[in-house]
Amino acid sequence: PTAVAPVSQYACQRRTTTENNNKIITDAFEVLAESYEFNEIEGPCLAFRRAASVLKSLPWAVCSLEATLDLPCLGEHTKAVIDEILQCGRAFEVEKILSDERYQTLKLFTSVFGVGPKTAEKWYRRGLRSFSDVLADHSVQLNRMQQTGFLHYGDISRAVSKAEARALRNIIDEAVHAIAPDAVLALTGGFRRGKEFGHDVDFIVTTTELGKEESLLPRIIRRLTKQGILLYCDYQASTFDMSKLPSYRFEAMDHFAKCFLILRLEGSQVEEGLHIAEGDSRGWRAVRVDLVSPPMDRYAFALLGWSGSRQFERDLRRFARVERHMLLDNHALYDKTKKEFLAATTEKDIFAHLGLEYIEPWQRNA
Ligand code: TTP
Ligand code: MN
Ligand code: MN
Ligand code: MN
Repeated sequence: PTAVAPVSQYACQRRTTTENNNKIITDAFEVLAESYEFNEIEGPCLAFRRAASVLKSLPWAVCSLEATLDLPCLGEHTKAVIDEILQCGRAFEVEKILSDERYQTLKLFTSVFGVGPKTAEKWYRRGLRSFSDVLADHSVQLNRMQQTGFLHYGDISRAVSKAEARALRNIIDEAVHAIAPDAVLALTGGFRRGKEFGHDVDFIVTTTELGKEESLLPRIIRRLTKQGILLYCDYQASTFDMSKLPSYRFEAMDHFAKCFLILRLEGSQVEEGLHIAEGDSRGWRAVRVDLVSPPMDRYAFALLGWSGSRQFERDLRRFARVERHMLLDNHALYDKTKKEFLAATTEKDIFAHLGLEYIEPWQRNA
C-alpha cells in the first residue's frame, strides 16, 4: 500500500489549483455557508467554507462517504449533505434555500456594488423584493457607491476576462510609469491565482523609494480622470501605523492607501474583444478595479494578503496564531514569543518565517 500524506486542516498547507474535482458538493456547501452568513450564524458558515475548501484541494472526486474518512473539517452535517448529493445528485436543504424568497432577495440585493448584507436585510424587511421596488421606494437613500452600482449593474455583474485584465494592466502600467519611473506594479487577487474570470482586477502599486508611494494613488486617479475613463472612485488614504501589532480580526480592512474604481474599458484595447452580452453594440464596458498602495517595505505582506483566496488568507492567519504564536496580517508578521516583528521582502520569506512550504499563487485557490 502507498502511504498518502494526510490532508491538512489548514488551507496554507494544501495546494489548491483552479481545477475543482468536487464542484457539485462545494457549490452546495457555499450556498449553505452563504445562507448562514445572511442569518449571521458564524460557526456553521465557517464550517461549510472550510469543508468546501478541503474538497477543492483534492486531486480526485469524492464518490463515497468512505473516501472522506481521513479528511479534516468534515462534520456530521457536511457529511450528511455529501451523502445526499452522492445518492440523489442534490441535497434537499440546499434546494430549499435556493427557492427561499429571503435568500433569493438578499442574494440579488448584495449583487449590487456597494450593497452589503446589512443594507440588503434592511430593504428586505421593508418588503422590497426587486431592483424596481428599491428604486421606486422614496424612503430608500442610495449612497454614491450604490447609485453607481445600479447604473453599471449589467457590466459590473458580468465577469471580467483574462484578456480584459491584461488590457487594464497596460492602462495602469502606462499611468504609474508616467508618474513615477521607479513605480512597481503587480497583478494580485484572483487573476494572480490563475483564474480565467474575476469580479474585478486587483493591483498593487508602489514606488521603490519609501514614502514616495503616498502621492501615487491621487496622481493615478487624476490621470485616469483626465483620460476620461474614471467612472467611479472611492479613495481611502493610508491610516497605516507601523508600530501597531497585526490585527487578530481577519475581516478588518487593512490600513494601506487604496482605491476602489470603476473604469471605462474600450473594446479596441482588448485583443480578444470585450466580454459583454451578445447583441450589445457598445464599444466599451465598465470594469471594477482595486488599487492598493503599501510602502515598499510592506510589499511582500500586502502582496500575500491581497492574492487570496479569502479562505487561504484566513487559514494563514489562523495557522500563524495557533501553530506558531505569531500574528500575521496584510502589514506585518509579529512573533509573540520573541516579541519582535519579522521582516520580509518576498512572499517566500513569510512562508519561511512561518515554517511553511512555499505555496505558489496558483495553488492558493482554497
Ligand atoms: P477580491 O478581489 O474580493 O477577490 P478575488 O480577487 O480573490 O476574487 P474575484 O475574482 O471575485 O475578484 O479580493 C482579493 C483579496 O484582497 C482577498 O484575498 C482579500 C483581500 N483584501 C484585503 O486584504 N483587504 C481589503 O480591503 C480588500 C477589499 C480585499
Ligand atoms: Mn479580485
Ligand atoms: Mn470577489
Ligand atoms: Mn478586489
